Amino acid sequence: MNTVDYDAVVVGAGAGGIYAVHKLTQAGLRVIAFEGAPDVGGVWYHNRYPGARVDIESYFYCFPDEDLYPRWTWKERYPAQPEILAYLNFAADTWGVRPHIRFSTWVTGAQWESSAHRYRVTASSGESVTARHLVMASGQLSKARPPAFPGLEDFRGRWVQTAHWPTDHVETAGKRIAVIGTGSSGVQAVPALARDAENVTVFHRTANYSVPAQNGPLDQQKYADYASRVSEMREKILHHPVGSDIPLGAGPASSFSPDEQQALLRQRWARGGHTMNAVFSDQGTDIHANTLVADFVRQHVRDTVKDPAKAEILMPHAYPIGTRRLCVDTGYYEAFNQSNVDLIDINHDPIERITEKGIRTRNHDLEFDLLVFALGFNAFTGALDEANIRNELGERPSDRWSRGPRTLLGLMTRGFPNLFVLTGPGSPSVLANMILDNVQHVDFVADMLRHMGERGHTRVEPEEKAQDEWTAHVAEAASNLLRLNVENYMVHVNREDGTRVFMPYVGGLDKYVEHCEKVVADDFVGFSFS
Ligand code: N01
Repeated sequence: MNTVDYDAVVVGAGAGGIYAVHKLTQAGLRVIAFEGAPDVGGVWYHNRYPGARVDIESYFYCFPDEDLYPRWTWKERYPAQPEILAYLNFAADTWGVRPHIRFSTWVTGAQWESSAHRYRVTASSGESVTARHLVMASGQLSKARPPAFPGLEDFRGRWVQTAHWPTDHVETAGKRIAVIGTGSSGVQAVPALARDAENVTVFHRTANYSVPAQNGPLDQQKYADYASRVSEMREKILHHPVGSDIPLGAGPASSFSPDEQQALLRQRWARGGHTMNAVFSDQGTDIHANTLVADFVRQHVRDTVKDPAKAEILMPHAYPIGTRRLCVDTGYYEAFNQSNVDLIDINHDPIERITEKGIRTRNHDLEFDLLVFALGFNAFTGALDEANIRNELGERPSDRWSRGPRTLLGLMTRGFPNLFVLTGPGSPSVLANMILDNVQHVDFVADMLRHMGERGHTRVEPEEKAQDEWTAHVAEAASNLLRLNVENYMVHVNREDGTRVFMPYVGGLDKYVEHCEKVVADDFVGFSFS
């Protein structure tokens, strides 16, 4: 059988993959995409757990596209997973990308063939194709950490992961449910599950800061206004640090009187969500400014959770606020006032094993019908490793990143020609609006491929000096942050010497976009072509 040759293979059909197929086919390229799920959506296909919703306002968590934007509207400021999945299906259908996507097909290998300047890509279907370029739209938070508790195989009930929630019906009504993990996923799932479960028991390790989304109906007038000037809106959010319109820190905390500080905190709280990350301009670097915000959230926990023992467990004090991703919830702390919601602090009462009927901790033997694991992800490298991308030396990108990712613009890494990692480490990535991040990266890639086509180039990779400079710039931008010293999935720790690398670029999407614009204007300076 002849191997079919493409200009580009796209891996993944979430927001990034859908847009990449659209943009590259529009540019006249021959494109094939592989998607492991049976349909489009990416993380929004898989994360269908009760309570799953976005934490970026929906005016901006969509494609800023002249054709698409006015033809859609959202119901809520922070839509739930079904509405987002419906939107991504709408985008895929409107753009007609489905015929280019092989569904239920995982990429099992991608080998760079240096003599041909092509990748040979193999898939779980047995199919093998070649392509000039490999575009990884496989997400940074898509490979969930599997549960590794002893005895799980003995459990006679059902167990699920939030990040791979089954598509068949998972009965939760009237069930005894255990939730393990209280990051963004667990925090969203608990109140939703508690609505109709007989009982929800939350196994709790580190108290995270969670702030209310203050969700509500979308302001249709505001959406219509943006719909009438999509390009302008697009430019505005591309030149905003996180790709939305949330207000920036009002100024250093010390420039306000105590009354003014409290007024600002109340104002941001009323707006909701990630606005609490930017009350004061120095809360990410100054512990005193940070503590003002953290104390405000802690007071909310105290005021909300009626049982003081539960409130104490839920009280976030292990790290400064915002140094791990802030959780955004709808009724999380309130749920612990329900008589059907229990809390176990596994620091004092650790899980010993899963049993046939439930979970045994040091002090309890509990029975459950359903175990829900919300344990987080193998962030940044999980999906890349799974695709088994190899350069001519047989290395994977993560082999070259053993002391932290080294990239140019978070998009390409030296030694891996023609490989583009959308929203990769070294770009704003998970710190900004991920749909916009993807759009910006795909547009950049499309510009670069056009540039190469016009000049007859077939190979591109970062120059060593440019990659070193960008990697140093990414590190420098994070060097005075409180969050660099906190354990979380955004920090790579070199165990041998304790040095740390903050993986996403914290300089802001606005600064990043400006930098990319200069690179494009300067004929892709820093990249070497042949
Ligand atoms: O994962 P996490 P997540 N025993 O890594 C616990 C995005 N997202 O899926 O903190 C017991 O934050 C772990 O405990 P600890 C968003 O970017 C967005 O919730 O390590 N517990 C922690 O509580 C987010 O940041 C939305 O002590 C164990 C939890 O599991 C990112 O995805 C919604 C354990 C993992 O928390 C990840 O969020 C959902 C063990 N062995 C996700 N291992 C939106 O709102 C881990 N834990 C858009």
